[in-house]
Parts: sequence; structure tokens; C-alpha cells
Amino acid sequence: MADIESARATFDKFDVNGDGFITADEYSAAMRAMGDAYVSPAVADSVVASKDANGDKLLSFDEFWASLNK
Ligand SMILES: [Ca+2]
Ligand SMILES: [Ca+2]
Repeated sequence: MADIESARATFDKFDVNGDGFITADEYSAAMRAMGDAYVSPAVADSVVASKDANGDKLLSFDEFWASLNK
């Protein structure tokens, strides 16, 4: 079982502009910032799409949290 506090901290790291949603662009930027050499836009798109439950191309914290608890 994942820890909601650390999940929130991770989510905030990905949510660069702090609007409460992670976009594919924010995802790839955050992965680069964390030292993952390069996440291509296509990879970022598919990671976000795989967690995006309602299909709006944005990851809410609820969707992010749900993906951690699968
Ligand atoms: Ca954002
Ligand atoms: Ca969504």
C-alpha cells in the first residue's frame, strides 16, 4: 500500500505549474529533472494516457493515486 503523503510529494514534483494536474509535458520535464536522461513526448503521452482514467489528457491526483494502488 502506497503512502499518500509521499504520493502527494511526488505528484507536486511532477505538477510543475501547480494547477493540480500533470500533463505529458510536465511528466517528461520532471523525469529529466530527476535524471532520467530523456523521456520522449511519445513515451510521456503513453504514460499519462495509461493512468488517465477520464481521458482528458491530464493526470489528477486521484488518477495518480489510483495508479499507485492498482
Ligand atoms: Ca500542471
Ligand atoms: Ca484525467
